Amino acid sequence: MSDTWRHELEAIREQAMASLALASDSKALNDWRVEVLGKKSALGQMSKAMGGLAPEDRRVLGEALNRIRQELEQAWRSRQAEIEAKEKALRLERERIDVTLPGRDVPLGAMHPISRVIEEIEDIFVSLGFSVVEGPEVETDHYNFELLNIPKDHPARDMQDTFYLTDEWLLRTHTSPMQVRTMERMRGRTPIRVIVPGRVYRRDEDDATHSHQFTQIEGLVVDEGIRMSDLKGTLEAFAKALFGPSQRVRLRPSYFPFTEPSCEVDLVCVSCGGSGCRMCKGTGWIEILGAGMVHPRVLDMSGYDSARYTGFAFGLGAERIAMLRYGISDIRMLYQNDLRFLRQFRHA
Ligand code: FA5
Repeated sequence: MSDTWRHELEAIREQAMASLALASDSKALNDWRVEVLGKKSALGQMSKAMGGLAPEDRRVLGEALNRIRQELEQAWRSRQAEIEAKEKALRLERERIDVTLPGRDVPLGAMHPISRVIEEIEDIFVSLGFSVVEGPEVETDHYNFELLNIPKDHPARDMQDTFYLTDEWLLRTHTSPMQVRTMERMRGRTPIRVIVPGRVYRRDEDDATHSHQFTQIEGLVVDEGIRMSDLKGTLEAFAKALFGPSQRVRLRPSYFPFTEPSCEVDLVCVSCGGSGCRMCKGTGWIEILGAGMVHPRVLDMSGYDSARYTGFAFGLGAERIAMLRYGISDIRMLYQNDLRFLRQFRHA
């Protein structure tokens, strides 16, 4: 083999080893491999040029080339192992987790007491065979009043002081318009058994027991042969499910233009158990809702022949129930979003 070849090979080897020592990551290592051992490398070119040599020279150069190639490959492998180990150590260090550190506090929200009460009441009525439906908060005078047997000049309008948006549009003052909307949607089919939770609005002065915006849950049952005793039995089952098996309800005569007869429904005072206290003003009873048998005129206006069908309806204030359930003395606490108040419901 000529000295020129020998020197050239030695120079290639030295340079390759020097640049290999400088390769410090996997990418540089790969680049080195292509550059030093690839087809277009100096070694590759020499292998190609070997074809033109005399057989003896070709053998000697071939052996020398192979040796160098093997030596460089070996060097590449050990460098690769070194770099891989270094990179792995770095990655492990970067991803190191100190399992002894205290966990980060994830602030937990709590379900609002009104939402809780709504869910609880929904569950009770669903178990009694009712479905839950919702309706619009912006209503028409027609549905909020007229189809509920409260014409424009009727004194009963004063019972619910109204936020009017225009002459015809208003913020619903109660969930009762959904009685009519539900019957219209059912188009004469029976049985109807729905409850309707939702926000309602009245121009009431805010005080400890009144809010200008509050939550009602309407109930409506329509079928053949529905009687007042069905209303009482349903409400009694509801009261027992919500406040315990010793609860009872009391019906007192009342007046709503859309029910006949109408009643107000009381529970045994949850604070004193009926003996009389400040909360029940010494009576032993607490009013929770208004109810009655659906007025025949409302049935007829909604497409249900009142000669054939009867029904009962009720409307309760969810805030009132939440206040009884959680011993809240002022309805405004339910709307002020004071975290000190709301946090108490985290584990309730
Ligand atoms: C009604 O709104 C009738 N629609 C209820 C009804 C439905 C009767 C179906 C018959 C058949 P009333 O105005 O009494 O009735 O309101 C019902 C409940 O809402 C009350 O018992 C009370 O718990 C609650 N409520 C009334 N006004 C307010 C207010 N300003 N703030 C908080 N809760 C209120």
